[in-house]
Amino acid sequence: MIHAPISNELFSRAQHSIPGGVNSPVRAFKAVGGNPRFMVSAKGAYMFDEDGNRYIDFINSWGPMILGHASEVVQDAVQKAIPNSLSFGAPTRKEIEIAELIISMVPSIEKVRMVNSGTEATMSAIRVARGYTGRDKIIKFEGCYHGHGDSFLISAGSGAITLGVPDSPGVTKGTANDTLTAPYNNLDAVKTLVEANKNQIAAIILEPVAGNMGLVTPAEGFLQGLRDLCDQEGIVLIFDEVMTGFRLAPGGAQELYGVTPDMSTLGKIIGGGMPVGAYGGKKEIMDYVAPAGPVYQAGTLSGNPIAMAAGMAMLTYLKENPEVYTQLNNITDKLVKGMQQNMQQLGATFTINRVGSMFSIFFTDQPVTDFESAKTSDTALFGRYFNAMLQKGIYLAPSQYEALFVSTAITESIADQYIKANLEALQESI
Ligand code: KE4
Repeated sequence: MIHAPISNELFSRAQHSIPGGVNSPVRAFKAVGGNPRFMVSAKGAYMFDEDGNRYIDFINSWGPMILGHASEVVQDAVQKAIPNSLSFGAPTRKEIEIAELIISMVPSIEKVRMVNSGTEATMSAIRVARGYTGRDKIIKFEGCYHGHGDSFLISAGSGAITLGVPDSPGVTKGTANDTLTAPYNNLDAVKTLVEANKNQIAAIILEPVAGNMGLVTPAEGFLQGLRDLCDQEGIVLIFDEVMTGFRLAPGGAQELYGVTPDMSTLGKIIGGGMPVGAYGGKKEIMDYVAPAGPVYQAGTLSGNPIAMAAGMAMLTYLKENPEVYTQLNNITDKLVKGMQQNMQQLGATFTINRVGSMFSIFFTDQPVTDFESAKTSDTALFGRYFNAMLQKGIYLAPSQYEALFVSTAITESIADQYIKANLEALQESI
C-alpha cells in the first residue's frame, strides 16, 4: 500500500496560497479523486514523491521527457549554460542555431519565433493568421486543447473538460463569437462552417493527432481534406504540434501523415522540460510578425539562453538518433499488446487509441473518433483504475481526457511491470 501523508499535508497547506493548491488544474486529481503526490525528484522512468514513494512515469511532464527524466543529454547542456547568466534580454547565437535546427526538422517551418509556452505559441499563431488574412474568425475542433488563450476556451479539451468548463467563464461573447467549432474528423461540418462564413475565416487550428480528449487519430483523408479546403478558401491551416511535435517523428505528425500546414505551433519536447514554445510557418506569413511586420508579439524571456541550451540539446539528439522513434514505437507496441491481452483475459472491451509513443485507454466499448464518442467513457471507472494503478506505483494522467507518453527509459522489464499492474488494476476496478 502506498501512503502519502506528507503530500496530503502539503496539498492542504497549498490551498491557502495557490488556487486549488496547484499551478495547473489537471494536476489537482479533481477528476479522479484523492490528493496529488508532491514530487521531489525524477530520474529515467521514475519519479519520487515527498513520502519516498517511487512511481513509473507515463506522463513525462505531459510530453517533454521523451528521453526519460534528467537525461544527461539535457542536464549537461543546462549545467554548462548556467554559469554564463540565466538571461540577457538580448539576441544570442543559440537562438539562431535552434531556429535553423527546427526549420531543418519540421516540414512546414521556413521561419520560427520562440515563446515561453504552448499557449503563447497558439495565441500568437492565430493573431498572425488574422493579421495576414485580415479576417477575424477561427475554426477549432471540439475536444482539442490549444492552451488557455481566450479564443481556445470554447469546447476545449484537457483540463477544461476534465473540470467541466470546456467554455470557461471570463471569455467575452465577442471573443467566443469569433471561434467556430466543429466535431473532430468531420470534414463536412467544417465545409458547412466555411460556406456560412465565407471570407471571414482566418485560420483552422487543430491537433493533427488529438491528445486532449484522450488520444484521437485523424480519420483517413481528414487532414488532407482540411489542407485542400484551406487552399481553396485562403484560410491559414495551423497544426498545433505542441504535443505531437518531435514526438511522433522528428518532424511531428505532419511528417508522419505527409500533410503540410501553413503554420505549426510547438512546445513541450522543444524545451526538454524548460518553458519553451514556438510558432512558425511560411516565410510570407511569418514576415508579418514584428519587428519584420505589423503583427505585434513579444516576450521578456523568449529565447532564454538556458531554455535554448536545453531545447538545442534535446532536438539535436532526436535529429541525430532517429532510431529513438523505432525504440519508442516498439516498446509502445508491447504495452498496447499487453493491455489488449489483459482485456481479453478479463472479457473487457475497452478502447485503446495509439499513435507512436502516445496512447489512451477509453473505458467505453465504442470506437473513439471525436469528443462525443470520447465522452461515452465511464469516467468513474477511469478514476478507480487510475487510483489502483497509482497504488501500484504507476503514474498515469489523472484524467480520462489526456494521453499518455512513453519515454526511452521504459525498458522491457518496466513494460512488463506496467502490464502486470494494468491487469490487476482492471480486475480491482471493473
Ligand atoms: P502550455 O501552455 O500548457 O505549455 O501548452 C498548451 C497546449 C497547447 N496545445 C496542445 C496540443 C497542448 O496539449 C497544450 C498543453 N497540454 C496540456 C496537457 N494536455 C498541458 C498540461 C496542463 O495543462 O497542465
